[in-house]
Amino acid sequence: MAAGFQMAARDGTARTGVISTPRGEIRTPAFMPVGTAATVKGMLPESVAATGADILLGNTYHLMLRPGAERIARLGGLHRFMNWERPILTDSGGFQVMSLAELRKLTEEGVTFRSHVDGSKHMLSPERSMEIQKLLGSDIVMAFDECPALPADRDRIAESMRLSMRWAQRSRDAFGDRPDHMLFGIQQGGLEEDLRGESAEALRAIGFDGYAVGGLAVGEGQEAMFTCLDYAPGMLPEDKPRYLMGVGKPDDIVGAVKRGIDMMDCVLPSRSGRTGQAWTRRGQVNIKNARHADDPRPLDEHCSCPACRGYSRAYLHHVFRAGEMISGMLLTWHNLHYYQEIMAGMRAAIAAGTFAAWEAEFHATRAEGDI
Ligand code: PRF
Ligand code: ZN
Repeated sequence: MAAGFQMAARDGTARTGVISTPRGEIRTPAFMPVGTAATVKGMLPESVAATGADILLGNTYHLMLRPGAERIARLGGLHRFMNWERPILTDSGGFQVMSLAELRKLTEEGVTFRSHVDGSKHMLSPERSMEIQKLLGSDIVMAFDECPALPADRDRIAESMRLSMRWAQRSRDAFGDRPDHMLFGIQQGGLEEDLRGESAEALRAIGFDGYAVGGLAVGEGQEAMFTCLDYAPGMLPEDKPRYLMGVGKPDDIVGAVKRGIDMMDCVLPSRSGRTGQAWTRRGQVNIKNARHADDPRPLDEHCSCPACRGYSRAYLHHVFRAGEMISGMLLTWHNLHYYQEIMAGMRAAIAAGTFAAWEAEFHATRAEGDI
């Protein structure tokens, strides 16, 4: 069976559908938990599946450095290695090199850098990134791109975007013909509408199985991001999945889906789980706060996750303060469960043609600041 996208319904610019792969279906809009180092930190894979996730994100950059892509391939691929047999999307590495690696040197060919783990020297190029993602066995492979930090001047953004488009062509050529796998191109162009258009045209001319909106959520703020999302997704092919990379908070996700985004990933639910932050329907809970110490209520009385069914805020406060491992486990589980509940709610609302009412309810239930 070849992999592909089937749209089921549209409500305004919001869409719902299914990406089919030989490893299973991905219901869209989809949120992908981040499993950078071949684990969603603090969660067993079956627990991640129980939250409702259909697909995880893995990282070329981290896995090539440790434990190494060739080693993972010898051990049967990333799915077998991490005991997650459902679909995996891998990011291509360029973005992580730019934020994490040391002594980076960028050329037309690619980028050389030193590992942030042990200082060893490495190279990534479109060809090597495609090779690594194939060794990992990734179901959805991302083209190799460069993402400039914002704010950046227009010339720098244009030059970087054009380099990413040449790399997109090289990624397509190196990926080859693999009908069971998908290759996504990545639109760049910062907050410049004409550059986003030029990037979309270049990607459409090459032809991909899906298209990502890259280069956002890099410090521009929600309002600027939404302004860009008012036009950027519409420049990409209607009949292919659209993936907004590295986003975001619950209200970012809802705003992105409203504007035509089908997939997202973010470390936020898992990372904030480990730092004592919970995201709930009614707003954020900082479990560190002393006012939870005697509170017998769950994080969210309407949530059916294990953290909310079995434990009080007082207990979650205690285990966080005591530095117990279960603290990060329970809060991460709750956060991932809540994110997946948002996605399921949006999918159902789009299918029913009631997205606007769902969105109004989403905002009306939430309070700013800690609850
Ligand atoms: N490109 C790639 N990965 C990414 C991004 C990008 O622009 C972003 C931007 N938010 C997150 N992850 N390849
Ligand atoms: Zn919960």
